[in-house]
Amino acid sequence: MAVSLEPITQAQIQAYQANGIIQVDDALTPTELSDFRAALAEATDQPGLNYTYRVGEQYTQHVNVWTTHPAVRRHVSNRKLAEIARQLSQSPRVRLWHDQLIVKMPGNRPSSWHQDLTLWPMIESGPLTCWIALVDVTVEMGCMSFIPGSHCWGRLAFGTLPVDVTDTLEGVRLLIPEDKRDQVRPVTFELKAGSCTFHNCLTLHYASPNRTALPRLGFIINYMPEGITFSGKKHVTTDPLSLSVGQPIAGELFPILASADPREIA
Ligand SMILES: O=C(O)CCC(=O)C(=O)O
Repeated sequence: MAVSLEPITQAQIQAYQANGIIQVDDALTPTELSDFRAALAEATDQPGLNYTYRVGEQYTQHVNVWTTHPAVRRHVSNRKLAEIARQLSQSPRVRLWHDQLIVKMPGNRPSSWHQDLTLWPMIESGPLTCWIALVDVTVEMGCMSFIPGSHCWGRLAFGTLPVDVTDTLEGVRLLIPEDKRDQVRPVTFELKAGSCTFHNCLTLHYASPNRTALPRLGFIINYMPEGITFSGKKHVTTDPLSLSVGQPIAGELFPILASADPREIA
């Protein structure tokens, strides 16, 4: 597939660096979107395949669906999205960290405020997340909100508070350094199906509860720039791998999806 060498503008890269979040409209064509949705429905309709399935009160996750279905793999390897991730992270190459089909069912509670990196087994910061709307996602359905600039506040002490405290902005404010608390101005991103956001692994984010009768379908591609190493923290993706602390997170389960040298792309 031919990929534009400039899938995003310098202004978008600068906005990402300043805010830790950008929105990319119409990232998928209508054909890509319907093909991707059909592939995901097929992949998740076959119990026993090699992805991890977790039902929660915030959402249900299907993790690493790409490993089970060739068409899902093709969409997760989307060259344009991976090249955007590479340019945003200013890295010679990006690898897949993992994917997640993320379904917020009617009645599911908020996805509590957090920074992705505090959940991940990584020593360095730099990974980033592409959150793709597979349906039109509104506030009522549980769209995402982000706190611009929060990626510059370092790793906050998630884990020291009960998770339901961080369901609210007042709760997460307790974790934010005092001199930053007047900068807490969340921005909410309603997305049309096929549009997406990219956020830095330290950007604080949240999703509202699903108050509609329809499942909110989103798909996450998590990318890693060059040089990310294992911290030893437990994580569903790395637990089976027996990695040593300090070892690069690389190899077959983490294919290169974009590179300044196209010969490296899996
Ligand atoms: O989709 C959601 O509701 C939250 C997803 C999220 O924040 C995450 O996986 O980091």
